[in-house]
Amino acid sequence: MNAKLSTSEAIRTENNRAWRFMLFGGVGAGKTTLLHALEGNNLDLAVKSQMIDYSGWGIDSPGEYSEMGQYRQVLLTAAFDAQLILVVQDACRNETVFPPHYFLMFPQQVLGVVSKIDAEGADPIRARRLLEEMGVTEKVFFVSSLTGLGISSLKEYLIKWPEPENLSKGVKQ
Ligand SMILES: Nc1nc2c(ncn2[C@@H]2O[C@H](COP(=O)(O)OP(=O)(O)O)[C@@H](O)[C@H]2O)c(=O)[nH]1
Ligand SMILES: [Mg+2]
Repeated sequence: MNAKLSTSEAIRTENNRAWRFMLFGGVGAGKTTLLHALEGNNLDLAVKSQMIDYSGWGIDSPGEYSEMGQYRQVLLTAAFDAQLILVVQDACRNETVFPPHYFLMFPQQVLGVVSKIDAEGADPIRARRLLEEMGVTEKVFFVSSLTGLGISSLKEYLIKWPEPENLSKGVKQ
């Protein structure tokens, strides 16, 4: 397993269940910047208490692994450690690095994140369509990690996860 942390070190929810999410996306999609934005936001006290060990919450995967077919197995192995998948699509790019329907094979809930919505040439609607083509059938968040736009609602969703209304697939706990 390509685990950065043992399960006991992973973030714990209010009901004390450890869980992590994993970021998928091509080189330069904005995955690492997004993680930093999620970590760096100002929070109210209730949120802060859950964010003490935030660094281990998201599994950040090198974009090269998503872009080179032979390395995707490594991602799949790492994904076993995650309960939630976030697929990051750059709003400025008119292509994806995953084949059609790719994310339908994951048993976990798969969310989409359209990144860089602040950037010149960003086309968030196109990016959402690309996510749908990749098999991201659930909620899509639109964010700019640089300006902070959309970050707090994604963060709030992650902090509250897994509430029953957020779950549409069976999730391994
Ligand atoms: N304009 C803009 N640029 C971004 C945003 N997020 C990331 N970037 C830039 O995109 C590039 C790649 O980001 P990075 O997080 O390293 O991508 P990763 O390879 O998916 O981890 C960097 O130059 C970032 O500064 C964003 O929200 N807006
Ligand atoms: Mg990165």
